[in-house]
Amino acid sequence: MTRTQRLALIVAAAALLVGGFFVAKGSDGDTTTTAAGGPAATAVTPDTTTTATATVKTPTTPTTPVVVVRDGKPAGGVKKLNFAKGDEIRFTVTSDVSDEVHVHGYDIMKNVTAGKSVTFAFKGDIDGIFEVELEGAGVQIASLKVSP
Ligand SMILES: [Cu+2]
Repeated sequence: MTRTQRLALIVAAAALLVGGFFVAKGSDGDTTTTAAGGPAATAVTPDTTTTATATVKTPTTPTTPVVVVRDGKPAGGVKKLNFAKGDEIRFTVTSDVSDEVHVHGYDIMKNVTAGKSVTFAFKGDIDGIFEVELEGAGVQIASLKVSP
């Protein structure tokens, strides 16, 4: 190995170290770039990578499931609602008939007016499978499953 080759290797290794440092620093990269001064050209590449990785993050938008009651019956059949114990149980019932919505097990009742919606939100501290019923009509509209 010649002297020049050895020097080139050292430079390459140094560049790798600097690059790794910038990746590890993440969002602080900008300030560090100015401070480092020298290998600015090498620093640019890992910086772009960091930005790209940050953009990939999938946003977790929690959607509230909706139980639609049409002609006094659950549209598309009894709606399955799945939650884990400790979760906040949240769902909406949209109904074209006025009735009382009863969540068995938790024994929570809420009135719904024809053409309107009612939203339930409570802590899922009891595990099991529970019926959600239009109390007056005696019709099951959803099956609430809370996994232990
Ligand atoms: Cu009931």
